[in-house]
Amino acid sequence: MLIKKIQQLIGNTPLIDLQINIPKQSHIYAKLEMFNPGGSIKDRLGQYMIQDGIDKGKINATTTIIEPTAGNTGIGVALATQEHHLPTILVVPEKFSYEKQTLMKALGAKLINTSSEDGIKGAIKKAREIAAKTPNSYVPMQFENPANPAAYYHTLAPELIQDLDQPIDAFVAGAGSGGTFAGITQYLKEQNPATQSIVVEPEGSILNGGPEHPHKTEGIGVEFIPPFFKNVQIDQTLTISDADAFKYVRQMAAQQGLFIGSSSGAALAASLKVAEQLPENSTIVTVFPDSSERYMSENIYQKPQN
Ligand code: MET
Repeated sequence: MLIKKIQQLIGNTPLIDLQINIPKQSHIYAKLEMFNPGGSIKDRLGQYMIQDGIDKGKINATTTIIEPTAGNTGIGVALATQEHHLPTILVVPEKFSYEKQTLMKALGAKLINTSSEDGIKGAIKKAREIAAKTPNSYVPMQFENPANPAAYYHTLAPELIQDLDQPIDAFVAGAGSGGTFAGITQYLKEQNPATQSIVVEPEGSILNGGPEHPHKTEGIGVEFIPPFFKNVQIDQTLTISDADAFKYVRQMAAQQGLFIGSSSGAALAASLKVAEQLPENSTIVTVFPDSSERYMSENIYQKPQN
């Protein structure tokens, strides 16, 4: 495949029909989003939000782009802004992985860290403060920009329909900003109103009522209800422990040769629970947002001691 720039490879990722033991002989199909060039599902978002800002006249040739992120959205934004030669400032709580922070800087973005205790809310606040002081700046703001769900509604969701011959009984996905879940759910329910939508969060996130506490599963989990959830029907919210998420991270590498991050592990744990609930032979679709390789510094494959 001959290409001229790496950004051409964003999207059109493979969908794997997982050959694992699934309850009731159902099938779990997982979208392998680590195959995007920046290594995660958020390449789609970075590209879409920056193009949207340009199309709407909010970004010109010298606009500084500022975005709060757990890292993957920042990598996606930096890939897009590099293409358009736009100065970029990414605001990241310290706790997020060394690899993701290093990659954002390698792409040319300036990184500002906020404290881990202040969570993503702290990074959002800081990004707004920096923007207020920076002339000709633009904050795409993944947490409320309608271009976020739209990115997935227009790209990933149609790819799923194209790749599968049979109807989708359930769609299972984690939520951080909530854009992936909301955009894909909206598209799939328009195609087939019988498709159930199940959102996944780690223990410590507040969708199922909390309590709020730190968790090791990275890139998903919310500190406030995503505004995008107002417009979509959520059939079920599943809360997955770090222990379960990381168990499947290890299992996928050991048995399937698949390097998945912890949010993918949580998505798989939830998909297996959904398989138990649904009738025989159901089709369940989920999303694996990124790879374990960006969490080596966090010893992602280390088994808990107790
Ligand atoms: N996964 C998104 C990001 O990388 C949102 C994270 S919110 C915990 O920025």
